[in-house]
Amino acid sequence: MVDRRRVLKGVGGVLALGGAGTPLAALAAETVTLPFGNGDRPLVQYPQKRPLIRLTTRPPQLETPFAVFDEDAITPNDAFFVRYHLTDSPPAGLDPETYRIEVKGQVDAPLSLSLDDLKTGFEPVELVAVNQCSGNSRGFFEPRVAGGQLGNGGMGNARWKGVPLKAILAKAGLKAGARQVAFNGLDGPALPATPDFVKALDVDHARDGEVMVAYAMNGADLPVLNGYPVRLVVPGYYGTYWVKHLSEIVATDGVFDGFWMKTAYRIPANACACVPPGEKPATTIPINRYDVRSFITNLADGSKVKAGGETVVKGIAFDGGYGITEVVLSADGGRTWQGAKLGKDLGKYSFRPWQAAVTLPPGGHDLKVRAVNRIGQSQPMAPLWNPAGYMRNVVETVRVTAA
Ligand SMILES: Nc1nc2c(c(=O)[nH]1)N[C@H]1C(S)=C(S)[C@@H](COP(=O)(O)O)O[C@H]1N2
Ligand SMILES: [Mo]
Repeated sequence: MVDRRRVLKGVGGVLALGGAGTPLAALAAETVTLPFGNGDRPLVQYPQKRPLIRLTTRPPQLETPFAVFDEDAITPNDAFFVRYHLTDSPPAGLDPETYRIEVKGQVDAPLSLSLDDLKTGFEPVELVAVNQCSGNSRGFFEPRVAGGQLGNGGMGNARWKGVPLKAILAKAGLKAGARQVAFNGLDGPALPATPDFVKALDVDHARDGEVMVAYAMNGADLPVLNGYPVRLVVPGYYGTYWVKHLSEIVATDGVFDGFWMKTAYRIPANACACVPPGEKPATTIPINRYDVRSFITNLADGSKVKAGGETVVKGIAFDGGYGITEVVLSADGGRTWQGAKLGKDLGKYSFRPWQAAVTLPPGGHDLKVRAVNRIGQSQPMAPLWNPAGYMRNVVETVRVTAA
């Protein structure tokens, strides 16, 4: 009882702050400069969050300061990035007592599930998985592309707890003709001309046992800005599918053709998901699995290190769920490579920490990191390009000076 009151009070406070016309966040205390043109951003503290890098105010879009990824392989809830599309976000109506998820469409028995139903009527599962925005690192695209100019902080890794979507669909009974499952959240467009944010997965994906309706994140309620009280978790797939404030699950008898599937969040229909800079792809498909990425987290670009002594280099790597099997580091701009030691394995959808040691002579050095997954995928030395600025993956470089 005490717990519940505290939760309600907390959520009520957040919602009150989010009401129309009231400032959701405290004033910016500091600014940061991301390393590309027009990269100045305020650091702003929102409810349940530490100061984060603000990209937009309405809706709130916040990116995680990169140093956070050096603290732990799990991204704390208060540091987790925030992405929304519709102006009036986060939405109202997040009362845990009255919250319902409707399961309908091509099902035998439509359901209306309360939070309590979710927590007590199903066997819970847990999984560590990265949530990464399709446009993470878009600001680094050359030539520049339109869209949120994110640095590398549009991603996070958390331990999610909830109910396998498969169990919910089984309870409702998918009809034989069901082809896709569409997901809607409580956030709706402010203007009728704006398409509602709805995403869809093929039925076989939806009932793979891993796609989850999650009500907890790193052992706590989801922060409001990350989808309280319930969000979809689609391990290995770009964050666009991870619908927040999930309120409707609709089985469709055809391919769902809403704006955010049919028109937006599409990538060139080729193996590299790329086109020559400036060109348009002839055909596109919905964005899907993450490509391979790896980052150095303990040394920022431009750092000074000790010449002649041992420099420890640490970082993270991840992919779309095959699992990272190898990370290599170069201290000479990519001419020679050495193996890094992989850290704790939190599962194939998680950040995988890695560490290596190098001894650097005096002068400037380009440190480069590359990861390989279980099916041999890696990053190119030079970035690929696509018009939406999605799926950035490249061998990342950090320049250091040893003295
Ligand atoms: N309801 C709702 N869910 C949503 C979105 C949205 O605009 N509305 N944006 C999606 C996108 S594009 C991303 S990248 C992730 C971001 O998750 P986060 O805000 O918890 O970091 O949420 C997804 N889920
Ligand atoms: Mo996204």
